[in-house]
Amino acid sequence: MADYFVGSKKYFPGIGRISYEGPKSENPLAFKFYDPEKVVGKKKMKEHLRFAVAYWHSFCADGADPFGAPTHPHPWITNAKSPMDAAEHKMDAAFEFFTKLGVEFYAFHDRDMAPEGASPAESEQNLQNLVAKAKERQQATGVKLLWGTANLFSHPRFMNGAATNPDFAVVSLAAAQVKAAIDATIELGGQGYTFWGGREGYMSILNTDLKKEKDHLARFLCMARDYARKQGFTGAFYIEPKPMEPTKHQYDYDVETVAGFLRAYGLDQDFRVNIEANHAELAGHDFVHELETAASLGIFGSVDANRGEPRNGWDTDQFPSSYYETALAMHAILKAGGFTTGGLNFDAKIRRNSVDPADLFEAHIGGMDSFAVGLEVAQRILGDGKLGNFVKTRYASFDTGNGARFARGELSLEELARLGSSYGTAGLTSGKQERLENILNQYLLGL
Ligand code: XUL
Ligand code: CO
Repeated sequence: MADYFVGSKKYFPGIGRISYEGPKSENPLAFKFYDPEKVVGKKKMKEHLRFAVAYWHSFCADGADPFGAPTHPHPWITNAKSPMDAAEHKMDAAFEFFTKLGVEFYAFHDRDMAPEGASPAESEQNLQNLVAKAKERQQATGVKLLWGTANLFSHPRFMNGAATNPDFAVVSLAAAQVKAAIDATIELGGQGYTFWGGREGYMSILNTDLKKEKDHLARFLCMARDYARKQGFTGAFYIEPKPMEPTKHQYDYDVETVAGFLRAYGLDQDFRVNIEANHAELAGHDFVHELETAASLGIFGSVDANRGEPRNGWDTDQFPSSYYETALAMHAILKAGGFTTGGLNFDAKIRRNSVDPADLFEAHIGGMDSFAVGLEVAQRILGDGKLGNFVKTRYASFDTGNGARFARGELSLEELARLGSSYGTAGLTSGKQERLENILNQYLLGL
């Protein structure tokens, strides 16, 4: 990766390139487990993990919360002469950060990169100006775009939804934004394009026509897909499930719901899911449940890597730090064949009281190390095959004979029932959950 002096100013003085120093290092600004060139299984760590930095949390979020004013006065914003000037300096900071950290990807919303203008045309022009600079910087550094997206939830015009808005005028304004964001993504060689329907849901069922809203959402997604394909986009489209927040109910509730929606509207060939750990938790699922569900339905795409606070009911977007969770996640991801267009995007923000510039680095370092550990554990699990073989054996009665005939759809219910009456007592076979949990703990310790 090329050096980071591609902007006009340095925003993280005193911090150099982050390198791997090994598990015993006491340097907070070094990787303990993420060794990008290390081969795990058949690929290098960096090829497995495909880390991305989220432009919105890392360079736009200012530490404000519903109860308090900003605590992160970003120098690229506070010292700027105008919103466009701030956007350019923000990009300097972003590319300095990407290259010092050594991540190969980033992800962005249109409005993270360029400010909204007075009209859709001016907004689009602002975005194009910044995209031209981002393109230069990508070329100079080798950093790539994992995915782009449009922010269809911050502006007041979207308070009643974007593609699901009851007012056609707003739907068309959302289209202007999505078209420009797709163009930007294509221009930057983005490998994916994401739809997170932040306000595609409802606050009250009393004022909502569910059928119309879902039909409109599907129509809008079809149009976006057709436009992008016509423009030559070959990447993946992702839907990012989330059950609620900011709406009371969001249509893209969880992976299973999204899969049903995609199939009902014939979108399942082009769309996959971008699974976020914290969103899984809000839907009442484990992160690994969502990953395994997506894999089982053939729609696994990408990951927004973060974690929630299990005792809070909202999207805290914390940096991942649990090896148990990253190990199970990487196990599911490797079983699904690993990432193709997707990657691990840190949709995570440092805490309100993490006010040192180094905190942003340490947060990402911790997240990257956590997934590197998870990858190694997952590789150990798959490598010796103990868990996989246990699961295979558990279902072995469907591999041959009448079990296989059942699985192929060759038995009627009468035949199945007749077979049942000949089995006598069956079913008292241990699931061995405790043993498997103990084995997983051994893998976690590298045993
Ligand atoms: C919000 C969220 C978004 C999407 C992109 O919860 O996860 O940042 O990832 O719009
Ligand atoms: Co997200």
